[in-house]
Amino acid sequence: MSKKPYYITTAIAYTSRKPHVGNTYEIVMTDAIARFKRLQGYDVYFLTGTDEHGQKIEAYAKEAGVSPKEYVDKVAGEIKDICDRLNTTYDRFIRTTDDDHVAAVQKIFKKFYDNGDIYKGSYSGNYCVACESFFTDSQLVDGRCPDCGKEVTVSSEEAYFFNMGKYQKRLEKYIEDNPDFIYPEARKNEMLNNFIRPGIQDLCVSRSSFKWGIPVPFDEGHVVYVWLDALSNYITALGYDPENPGELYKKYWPADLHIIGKDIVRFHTIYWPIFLMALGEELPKRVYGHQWLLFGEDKISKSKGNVIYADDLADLFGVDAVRYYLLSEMPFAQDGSITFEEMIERYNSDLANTLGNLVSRTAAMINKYFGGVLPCRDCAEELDDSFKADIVSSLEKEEKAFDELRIADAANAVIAAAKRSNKYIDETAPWLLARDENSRDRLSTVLYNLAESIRIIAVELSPFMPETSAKIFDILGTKQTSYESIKDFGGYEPEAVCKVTEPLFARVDIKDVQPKIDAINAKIAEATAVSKKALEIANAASGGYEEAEKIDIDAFAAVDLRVCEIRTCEPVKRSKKLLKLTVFDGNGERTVCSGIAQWYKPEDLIGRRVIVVANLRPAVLCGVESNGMILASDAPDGSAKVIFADDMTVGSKVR
Ligand code: ME8
Repeated sequence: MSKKPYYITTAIAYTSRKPHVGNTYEIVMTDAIARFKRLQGYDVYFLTGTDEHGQKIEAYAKEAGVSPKEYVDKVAGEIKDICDRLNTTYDRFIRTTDDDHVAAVQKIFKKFYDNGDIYKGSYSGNYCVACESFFTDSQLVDGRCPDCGKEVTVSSEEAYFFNMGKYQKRLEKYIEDNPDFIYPEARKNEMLNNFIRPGIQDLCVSRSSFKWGIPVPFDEGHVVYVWLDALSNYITALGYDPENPGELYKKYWPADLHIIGKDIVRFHTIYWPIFLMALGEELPKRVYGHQWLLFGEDKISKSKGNVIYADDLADLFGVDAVRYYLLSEMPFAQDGSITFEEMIERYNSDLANTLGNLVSRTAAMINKYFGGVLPCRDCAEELDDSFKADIVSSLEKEEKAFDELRIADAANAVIAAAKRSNKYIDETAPWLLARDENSRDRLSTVLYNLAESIRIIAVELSPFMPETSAKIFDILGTKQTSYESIKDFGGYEPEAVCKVTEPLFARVDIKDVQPKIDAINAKIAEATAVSKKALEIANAASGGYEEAEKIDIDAFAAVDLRVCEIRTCEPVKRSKKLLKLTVFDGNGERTVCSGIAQWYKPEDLIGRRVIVVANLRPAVLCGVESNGMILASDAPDGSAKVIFADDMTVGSKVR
């Protein structure tokens, strides 16, 4: 039977600069899904690549003193290197400067024009260079770009327009009839209510104010709008041509899944489907707008000086550990955060202690007690049943999580199976069985069950950590690595020879890696205008006190400061710095996270009154939603001192 096709894509990254770890997250996640689908037996086509045209890139190239093509060649090379370094298994890495893409986009544009979907007009409006988009006055936020917040310039140019309104009703109906199309559901409602139902304006689809783009085939001096160019990649990569779609296209289109960040859902669920309708082609089955990865609590951005690169992390922890961290740390419904500390903590707990230990202990016992080959596997006891059921059911959990694109849950289901296996070691105590010659069969069976659970875990793990998974198969000496082979317990070959192994993941001590982290931070600082060092020097020079920018009284009055009473307090599991507190603000209770765990114990705080910034936007810190901030001051020794307000009335406002 021929395999079912599955077509999956990432957004194509701008070649404006090397991608940070947030951009990389997307391709690693897509790779994990592609690998899982292949494991399940699908014929997967996985597309990624680079988005290389536009005014912004033309400007970067000019600044760098090279031609736009030289500029994008260099950055596209860096992006591809990161994809390769992270072991992603794309089938094509498309570049929008590829000849076949350029030719196909020109044909697509011509078809729109010939069919009357595109007309020529002139545009005058507010243009954001960074987003390469025009906005009407009412779309601006405080006079700035509604998407990126940058300044806009008023410009006017002759241009081609796409008649979007013509397809509005059809799009609305498609979205309503296909509840899976925009995922997760919250994004669907946002698109329908904020953008589609109020009316889709015609879209300007050509530019003449710069040159770096795909030329409009029938009008010299105009280049195709970057988003029309870029979105088309999903079909041009398959050899699409409006007259003759081609074999790959016929096989894989419509895409099963477009994976993109939440910031570009509008382009993929409004413009892209309308372009496809105009071409008379089917629409993608699902568009998943994922959350963002933050650095600590901040958005990763060059101007904030917190850009981390996946290859630097891979130098520090290894490729598989970075893949695992990115995939397991990112919650489905909120932005995820990355910090070196958390990464080390997760590495040590999940990879070194749970998984690595399980494999090395089991391999060591199989070798010590049986020379690597297990003679018996059927001396069962009752407690084996629940263990086997838990291990087998981890696959169902992983599969369900992948179906729902809850990738961190899928990763956690696998690590939970490893934890369960470690518990089975404690329950069965093989070292005690080894003392009794009459328990040889039982001992062999226990170790067989463990080896089999490790084999199942290694198959399940392969989409996340492909190299580790391959190493484990090698250690176990097994050839049973298929998806089918792990649906039931017992596929590990009785004749397999298990090897002794070094630990798969040596524990990391923050002290040992600190110099390397410092080197990465130094590199980051160097690449940014405001380095940490400069700030420290400035602080030292001003005696640690820098005069803050002046604000007027209204700005201060906008801050809702309240006296609250701390009712409960506990450490946040995944953080050394954070405490999770429940405070009573006079009306009700709320959860607040505070980075004071190094200096305060829960018992020092419960019952005390503090001042809380009560109208702060909620933020998720290490998986906990915080609704407010407790005021504290910096002490000379670098610690923080909470400002207590014990003799004040709970709920009263601080002015
Ligand atoms: O948007 N965390 O390219 P891009 C997670 N060229 N994902 C992030 C992220 C973060 N911190 N920052 C960005 C473009 N992304 C266009 C796409 S598709 C036809 C054209 C995601 O290089 C972002 O949401 O700015 C997008 O999906 C991808 O990285 C590439 O972003």
